[in-house]
Amino acid sequence: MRTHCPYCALQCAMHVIAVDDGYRVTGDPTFDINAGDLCVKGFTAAATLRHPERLTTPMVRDGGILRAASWDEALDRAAGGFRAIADRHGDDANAVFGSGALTNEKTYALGKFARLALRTSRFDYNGRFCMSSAAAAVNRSLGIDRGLPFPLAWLGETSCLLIAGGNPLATMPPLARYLDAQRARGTSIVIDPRRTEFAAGASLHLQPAPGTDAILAVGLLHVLIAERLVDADYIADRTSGFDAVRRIAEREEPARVERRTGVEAEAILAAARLLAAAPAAIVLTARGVEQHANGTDTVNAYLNLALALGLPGRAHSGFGTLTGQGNGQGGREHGQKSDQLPGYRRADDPLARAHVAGVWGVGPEALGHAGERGFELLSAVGSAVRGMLIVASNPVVSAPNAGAVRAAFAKAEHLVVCDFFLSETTEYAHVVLPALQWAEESGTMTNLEGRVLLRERVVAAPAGPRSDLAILRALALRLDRPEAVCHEEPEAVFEELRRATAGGPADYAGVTYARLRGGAQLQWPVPAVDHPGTPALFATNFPTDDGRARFVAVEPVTAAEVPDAEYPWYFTTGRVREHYLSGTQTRRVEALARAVPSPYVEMHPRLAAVVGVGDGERVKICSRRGTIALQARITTAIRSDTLFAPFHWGGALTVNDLVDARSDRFSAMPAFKACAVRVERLPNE
Ligand SMILES: Nc1nc2c(c(=O)[nH]1)N[C@H]1C(S)=C(S)[C@@H](COP(=O)(O)OP(=O)(O)OC[C@H]3O[C@@H](n4cnc5c(=O)[nH]c(N)nc54)[C@H](O)[C@@H]3O)O[C@H]1N2
Ligand SMILES: Nc1nc2c(c(=O)[nH]1)N[C@H]1C(S)=C(S)[C@@H](COP(=O)(O)OP(=O)(O)OC[C@H]3O[C@@H](n4cnc5c(=O)[nH]c(N)nc54)[C@H](O)[C@@H]3O)O[C@H]1N2
Ligand code: SF4
Ligand SMILES: [Mo]
Repeated sequence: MRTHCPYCALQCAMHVIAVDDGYRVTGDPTFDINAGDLCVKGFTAAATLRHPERLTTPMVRDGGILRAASWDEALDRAAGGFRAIADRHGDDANAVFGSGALTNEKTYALGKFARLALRTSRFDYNGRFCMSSAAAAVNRSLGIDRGLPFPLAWLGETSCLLIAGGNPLATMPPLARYLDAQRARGTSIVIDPRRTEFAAGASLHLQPAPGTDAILAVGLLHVLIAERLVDADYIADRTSGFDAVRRIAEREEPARVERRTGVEAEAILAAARLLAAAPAAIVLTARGVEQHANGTDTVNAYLNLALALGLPGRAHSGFGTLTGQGNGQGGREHGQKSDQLPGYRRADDPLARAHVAGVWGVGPEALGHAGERGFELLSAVGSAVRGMLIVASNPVVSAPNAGAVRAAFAKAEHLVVCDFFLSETTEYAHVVLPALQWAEESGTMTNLEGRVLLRERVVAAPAGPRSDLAILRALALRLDRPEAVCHEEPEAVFEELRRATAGGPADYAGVTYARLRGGAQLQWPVPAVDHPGTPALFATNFPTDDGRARFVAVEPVTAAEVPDAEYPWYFTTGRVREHYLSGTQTRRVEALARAVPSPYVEMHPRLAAVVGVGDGERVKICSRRGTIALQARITTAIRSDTLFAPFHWGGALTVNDLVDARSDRFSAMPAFKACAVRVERLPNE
C-alpha cells in the first residue's frame, strides 16, 4: 500500500518499507505526479518515525520545567487551563493556531473545536504565512481559490511558463520532469532577485529588487497594451475592470520601471513579447512575490497580465500559485481560520452559516465571528490572548519579528502544543501533547492542483503518541462540549466533512475513501459520488457574481521597508532543498543536517567587498528588529544590493529575528521577502 510524503504540497506517492533498524522510503513509480521520483527530504522522511527524540509521553510544565505526565493528567491540565481562562476572562481569551500540515479531517476538526469547544473567535493558522496573498488575490479576481486551477501536467505542456518568486528545483524537485519538458518545447521566464539554478536555465531571467514586483508586473502590462498584444476579445467578453488597470499601466513605461525595480527596460520588453507570442502560456506566482506587505496586490498585478492575455480558461494556459505545505490547499478550505467555514465558505455568509450549523446540530450564532489573524494573533499572546492551542506549527521560528513572538509567548498563561518533537515553540509550552506522524495514521491531503489524496497509514503506531483527532476529541469531552466532538476515525470525520462542504466552493461531497482507494483522481469541486472531479476550471465562466473575471487596479508601489543610509541593503529569505520550514523534522534527519548544518547568508562579491568580508567568514546582520550572525556565502547569483538567508533554524540562528512583521491588509501576510538591513564583518573566531 502506498502513502504520501509528510512534507510539501506536491504530495509525492511513496512506499514505506520495514528494514532492520526502522523504515526506508521509496518513490511510487505508478503515481503520475512523481513517477517514482522523490526529493532528498521525501527520500529520508522515514528517519523521523523511530527517531530517538520522538516524543512518547505527554509533558506538563512544573516548576519551570517540562516533565513526563500521563495522558489523563496532561489532557486534564490542557482542558482545565482553557476552562479557567474562559471563566475568568471570557471565551475569546483562548486561541488556536493550526497548520497546513494537517490533513483535511484534522483541519475540519480543529476549526470545529475552536468554534464549538473553546467558543473563541481567535483562531488562525500558519497558512497565513504561506500562500494567503495568492488566495486573497484569486478570490477577489477569479471568485475561487484553487492553487492550480488546471492539472499540474499542463506545466509541462504549455508553450511559455512564467514563474515569479518561485524556486521549484529546490522546493519541489520532482517538478523538474515537467519543467524540463516545458523548456524543451517552449520558452520560460523566471522573476527572482537571485539567479537560482532554475532562473539560470530560463529563456529570460528578470532580477527585480525585493518587494518591487507589483511595479514590474504593471510595467509588463504597459508593454502588452502599448504594443497591442492584449486579447481584446477576451477582455471584452470575459472580464471587467480593465479600463482602470490600463490607466495605471499606461504610466509605467519601461524606462521608469527600470529605475524603480532594477530590471533593464530591454528585458521588460523582451519578457512581455515572449509571453504574448506564445500560443499557450501559464503565469505562476510563489512565495517570492506573495510574502510582501502588498502581496495580494502584487499577485493581482501578475494575474492582470494573465487576464490581459486571455489565459485563464484556455487549454494549457492560465494563472496559478504553487501552494507549499503538504495540505496547504486543503488546510485553507475547511474552516481552521476564523473568517471561513468548511468547503471554502465565507464565515460572514448567512447561507453558509446556516448550512454548517445544520451539519453540526447547533444554531448559526454558535459559529461566532472572525478575530485576529497571523502575526496580530500571535503577538496578542500574553495580553488579549491568555491561552493558546498550537497544532503542527513552530511559530517561534517561522513567524516574522520572532523576537516579538518570543516576548509574547513568554507571557502566555497557558500554551498547549501538539507536535511529535520538542521544538523552539514547546520551550514556551505548559502542556505538550505527542502526536502520531504521517505514515502512522490515515487522512486526506489536497495537493497543489486541488486533487484529494488518501494518505494511508502504512506503519504501526508506536506506543505513547495519539492522533491529533483523538487529542481534539479528548479535549472537547473534557470541556463538556459534546457538540464539538469529532470522531477519532479519519473516515468518519471525512464523512462529516463531505456533508459540511456540500454545495460550497470546495465541494467534497462526491469524494469518498472508497473512491480514493479505488484509484479515482479527483480534483474539487466533486459535487456527487458519480462526478468525475474538475481538472480544469473557468472554461466557460468564472464563479463571480457576473461570471466575469475582475481586473484589480493595483498601485505599482513597494510596501517594503526601503533601504536607507542606516540600513542600506535589501534582505530576503527562503529555502534550501534539504530542510523543511522551521526545521523541526529535517534538522533531525542526519543526512539532511549533515548536508546543510546551518544557515548562511548569500551576498554578491561587490557587496562583500564593501563590507570587507570573504567567503566563509562571519557577518553580523542587523535590522530594525534584531541582529543575527551568519556565515557569508559569496556568489554572483544574487543582486548586488540584496542578501538572502534560509530560515530553517532557531535559537541564535533565527533569521526571522530580522524580518519585518508589517502585514498585507487583505491577506495578513507579513513581509518575509523584503526588509532593510545593515551588514558588518565579524572578527574570525
Ligand atoms: N526544500 C524545501 N521545499 C519546500 C519547503 C521547504 O521549507 N523546503 N517549503 C514548502 C512550502 S510551505 C512552501 S510555501 C514552498 C515555497 O516555495 P518557493 O516559493 O519556491 O520558495 P522560497 O524559497 O520561499 O522563495 C522562492 C524564491 O523567491 C525569491 N524571492 C525573494 N524575494 C523576492 C521578491 O521580492 N520578488 C521575487 N520575484 N522573488 C523573490 C527567492 O530568491 C527564492 O528563490 O516550498 C515548499 N517546499
Ligand atoms: N523568514 C521566513 N519565514 C517564513 C517563510 C519564509 O519564506 N521566510 N515561509 C513561511 C511559510 S511559507 C510557512 S508554510 C511557515 C511554516 O512554518 P511552521 O508553521 O513553523 O511550519 P513547520 O515547520 O512545518 O511546523 C510544523 C510543526 O508541527 C509538527 N508537525 C508536522 N505535522 C504535524 C501533524 O500532523 N500533527 C502535529 N501535531 N504536528 C505536526 C512538526 O514537527 C513541526 O514542529 O513558515 C513561514 N515562515
Ligand atoms: S517534492 Fe515535496 S512531496 Fe515530493 S518528496 Fe519532496 S518534499 Fe515530499
Ligand atoms: Mo508555506
